[in-house]
Amino acid sequence: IMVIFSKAELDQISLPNSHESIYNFPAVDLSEPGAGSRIVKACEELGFFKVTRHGIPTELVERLEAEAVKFFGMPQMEKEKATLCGYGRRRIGCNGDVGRLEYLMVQITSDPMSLESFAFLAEPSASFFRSALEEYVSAVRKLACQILELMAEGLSIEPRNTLSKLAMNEESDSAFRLNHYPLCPILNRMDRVPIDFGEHTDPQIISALRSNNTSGLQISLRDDGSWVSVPPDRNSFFINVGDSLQVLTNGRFRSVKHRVLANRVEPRLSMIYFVGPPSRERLVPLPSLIKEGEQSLYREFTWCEYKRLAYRTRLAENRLGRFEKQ
Ligand code: GA4
Repeated sequence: IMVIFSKAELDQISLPNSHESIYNFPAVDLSEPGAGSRIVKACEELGFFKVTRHGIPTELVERLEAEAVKFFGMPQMEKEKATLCGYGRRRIGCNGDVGRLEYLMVQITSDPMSLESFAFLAEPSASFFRSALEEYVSAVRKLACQILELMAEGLSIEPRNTLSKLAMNEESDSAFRLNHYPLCPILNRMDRVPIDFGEHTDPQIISALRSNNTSGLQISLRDDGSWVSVPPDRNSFFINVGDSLQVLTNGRFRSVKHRVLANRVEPRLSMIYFVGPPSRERLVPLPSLIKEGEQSLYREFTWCEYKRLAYRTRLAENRLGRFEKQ
């Protein structure tokens, strides 16, 4: 293990023991009437919910999953070639955070051709991967928009596209990330439980996560901060409220703190689409969500400023705290 992680790093990425809690997670069937208010309720209570009957074909998801498995299964040298183009392992961000994972991260713009800039995806050998990625991303972006519209409906915000247009905007700064958490039999024999991805909130508006059937994701409950394990469900999507949506709703929705703990059975593979606002977008509460006499809880900032700040902070930091008034 020491070859892989130093002692200080090991302490940073493991817990003395784990507490498994069972929690009844809200699931929203998108095809049902009242989906909007169910989404709003879940965002207020947890900042997290599961989406069923989302309409994204299983075949599409499985095709991308198979390509991702193939990618992560390549020799390390081959993957490192893609490093400049979004492949990384163990390092999270640039301020010393580490995790027990490897990942591939792709910046998403509304132009599908932008994937060309990821050199390895432009190679003929990656054409299946690339087309699976393009189709998946465009489907999940639509899903995100549908969810944001239902949310606006549930919040009685007019026009209905107030939130979704941030995701559909040509300049939306969205990202897609594949996380692969390999099995590590040695770590699993220790009496400490490894943290694969440390606690954090997502800076964006919402994130849509799909994982294979391997557990690991935990979220922190809003009332007492306790951690609960999310049972995996490969047929559903999990939606996180991010910091930007917390600001847009003036704190009515709270971004959800989450983390990933080691699994001892199967490697975990997750695919996450992060819906980010356009770079120059000023993040301020939506006027209709501020009641008379109330004020914004946050100092004004742009997405670009927030993102820059994010990359200067440690993963677990309460970044939004820096913008809270008083
Ligand atoms: C958390 C959410 C997304 O995974 C991410 C992460 C990003 C990264 O891994 O590069 C960050 C992290 C995330 C927040 C704080 C900074 C930036 C690592 C880190 C320490 C892609 C994102 O947008 O913010």
